[in-house]
This record gives sequence, structure tokens and C-alpha cells, in this order.
Amino acid sequence: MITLYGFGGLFGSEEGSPFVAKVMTFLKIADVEFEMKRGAKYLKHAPKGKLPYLTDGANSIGESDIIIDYICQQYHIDLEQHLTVEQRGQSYLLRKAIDGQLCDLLVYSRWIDEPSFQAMKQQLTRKMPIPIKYIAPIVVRKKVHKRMANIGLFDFSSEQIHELLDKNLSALSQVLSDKTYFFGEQPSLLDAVAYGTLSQFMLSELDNSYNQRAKLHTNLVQYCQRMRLQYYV
Ligand SMILES: N[C@@H](CCC(=O)N[C@@H](CS)C(=O)NCC(=O)O)C(=O)O
Repeated sequence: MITLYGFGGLFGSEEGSPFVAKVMTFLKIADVEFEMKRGAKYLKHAPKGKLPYLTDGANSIGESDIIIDYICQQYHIDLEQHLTVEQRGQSYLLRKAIDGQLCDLLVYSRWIDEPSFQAMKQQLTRKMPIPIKYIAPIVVRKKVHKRMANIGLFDFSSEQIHELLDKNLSALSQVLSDKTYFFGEQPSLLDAVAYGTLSQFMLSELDNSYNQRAKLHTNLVQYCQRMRLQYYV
């Protein structure tokens, strides 16, 4: 039995981590049977110290891309077999952009923006015992601050961060255009990656300035609604 470990839903999403949501969506598109276990408590068993991780019999695998490669090899799956060589190249670059700057902007919008941080704190610590519920958000926020500083996002003003998000989303909106999936009528690996992160903005019940601006990209909102209906409802 394949088991995927994630954190659980957040602000109305099926999973709050874009990387866990990416693997979940990949397994669903690939029609691979799996069970889901949810909770930050699984972090201590994670081979790379992060979620997602996946177990398949005696194998325990961390890191979303490595998990996907493992499943593809083990179960002979290729979600890109209908793509041309050129599209496969484009898919790789787009996936890296989504997992990279777009995910960093998502983290920034949740953990650095003060009102969003307060809302996150409330949601994430609901079931945590005292004193962990007071300590955990501070520890995680400190870690996030360090990462944001290392990748240079603090060199941008809040308005410039919003613009950066707009540029990332506009580019994805232009690539998707009016297609059903990113490469046409058949879903591919890029759709798993795109939905994992885009749904965190487009379907989020958290009403912050980042999500409001993100939702102006109506084709991306409709795309996420379509993907949710197809794979999660
Ligand atoms: N590159 C990793 C990123 C995974 C990741 O950053 N997971 C975060 C949640 S989105 C995590 O588990 N953080 C917990 C921690 O760092 O302690 C992947 O693609 O799986």
C-alpha cells in the first residue's frame, strides 16, 4: 500500500502544503491508489525532515520530485508521453518556476504578511497542545524569515512583492490561455505541479491582498475549480 504523508487542509484547501498537494494531484491524475495520512507529527519520520514523504512497502521516500520519479519508474507511469520534446522542455522549466519563486511568494504571503500570519497561526495551532501551540509558529516563522532573507525577497517592498506575484501569475495565465489543461485536452505532470501551488491562492478562503490579486486571473481560478471537481470531489 502506498501512503502519502501531508499536513492536512488549510483555508479550505485539501492540503496546505503546495508540495504535498502536488504529489497528491500527481497520484490522482496517474490513477495510483494511495492512502493519505495527515499531521505535522509525521515530520519526525520524514526521511528529509519535510513533508511530503511517501511509503511504499519498506521504501520511504522524501522530496516531491523524487517521490514522483520513484512512482513513475516503479509503476511505469509517464504523464508526459503525449507531449512533444519541446513541450517536455517547457514543462520542466515551468515546473521549476512554480516550485521556485511562486512557492516562495506563497510562503511570504502566508508567513510574513502580519494579518495572514495571525490567521495561519490560528488555523495551524488549533489542535496543538500548550506550550507547543505558542512555540511552533514562532519557530517556523523564524525559519521562514531566514529563507526569505537568503533568497533576497526582503530586498523587495510589499508592493514589489505583489507585482512579482502578478508577473508569475500573468505568465501562467498566458501559458494556460483558454486550454483545459496546460498542454491541451489531456492533463500532464505540469498540471499536478500547477494545481498544487495555484490552488493555494485561487481556492483559498484566506482573504488577504495576495489572494485577492491572484483571483483576478480568472482563467487560473476556473482551472483550479475544474481540477478540484475532477480530482477531489
Ligand atoms: N523540496 C521539497 C520541499 C518540501 C517542503 O518545503 N515542505 C515544507 C512544507 S511546504 C515542510 O515540510 N516544512 C517543514 C519544515 O521545514 O520543518 C519537496 O519538493 O518536497
